[in-house]
Amino acid sequence: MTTRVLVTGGAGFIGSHYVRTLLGPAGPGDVAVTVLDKLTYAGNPANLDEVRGHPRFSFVRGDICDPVLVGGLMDRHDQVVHFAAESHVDRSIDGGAEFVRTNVVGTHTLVDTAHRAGIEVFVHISTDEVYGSIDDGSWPESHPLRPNSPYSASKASSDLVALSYHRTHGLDVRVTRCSNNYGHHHFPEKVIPLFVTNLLDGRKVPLYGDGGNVRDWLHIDDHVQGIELVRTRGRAGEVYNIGGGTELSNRELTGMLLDACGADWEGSVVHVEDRKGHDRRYSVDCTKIREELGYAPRRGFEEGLAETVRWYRDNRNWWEPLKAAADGPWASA
Ligand code: NAD
Ligand code: TDX
Repeated sequence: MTTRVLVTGGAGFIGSHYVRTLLGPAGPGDVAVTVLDKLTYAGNPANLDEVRGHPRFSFVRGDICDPVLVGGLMDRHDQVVHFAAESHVDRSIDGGAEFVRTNVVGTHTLVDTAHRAGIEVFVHISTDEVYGSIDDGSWPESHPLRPNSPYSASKASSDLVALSYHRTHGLDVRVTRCSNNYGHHHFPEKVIPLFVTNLLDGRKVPLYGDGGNVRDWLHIDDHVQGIELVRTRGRAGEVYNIGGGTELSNRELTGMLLDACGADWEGSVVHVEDRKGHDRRYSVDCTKIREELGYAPRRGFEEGLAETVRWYRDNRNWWEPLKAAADGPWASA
């Protein structure tokens, strides 16, 4: 029997890769997908070109905060995978209102209508940033939430709202908390696509603070693998961390990007003022998803990064219009 999956935010970076994978040759074959996406600055219809003509694909443009629209969609679906969010930390520092609206109110609208419609499984995609910064070691899922930016605070709030619908109403909510994703179709405001596209244009890259902040990099193929394990075999009311296993300081990452693009540090890196409240390091403990669901990242970082840089080199038609229409400080770096 075909499972009807509603994917919110499916025109964004990770959501679109999830949909392309689900409907691609390696997908499960027994799913029909509806993408619900508002098409904000981060949502791009071109990200779904590959699946547009697929017989088990449909697209609805709309807002996850709209209870009438969302309620109607819930009635026609069995499961939900919820990616839609405002996702950029720097934008949340400039103004948090849209983050609270989409990430908190939107998630509440989804779980509330999902519960009323009898949705079987609701996968809520969250982030390692909800735990806050950690100097040493790694967070297990039981670690208290100590988010520091308006973005991560709104994501932590959305996790709690979603999980409350499991405790209170018995909705089968499963939460994933992943580390920094990288790969193709990544909006060029985030560090890897921003730096790569600047370097490909012979421009400089803005490194925040001392460049010593550490992130764990997760290829989108591995993230999708983890989400599918949780959707198909995870347990109700549980949280699963998903990491990539490649921790790098921003300095180390920048060095690799310069090498990949044939640029040098002196000519290309500008040290700029640090991000306010900049979290020093994130690190998730992935024991639970590994032992319970058999998750292991498969993509090596060097090879994944080289492939990503190649994609940006070969797909200027995808990112040049996004940078030309840019409204953020990142655009003129
Ligand atoms: P993205 O910004 O690329 O895409 C977000 C998508 O959501 C866009 O298509 C946008 O149009 C849509 N959207 C925004 N507001 C909406 C609304 N009100 N109604 C309907 N659609 C709306 O984000 P991404 O990087 O693909 O992240 C997807 C999810 O994964 C987010 O929940 C994010 O918090 C989480 N996450 C991302 C990363 C990462 O490294 N990118 C890491 C951890 C967690
Ligand atoms: O121009 C830059 N210069 C710079 O040094 C930018 C944009 C970033 N940085 C630094 C800040 C961070 O330490 O690079 C690191 C990564 O920054 P981002 O790409 O903005 O990602 P981050 O803030 O770590 O958040 C990302 O991972 C977790 C996603 O954007 C979130 O949605 C996700 O939850």
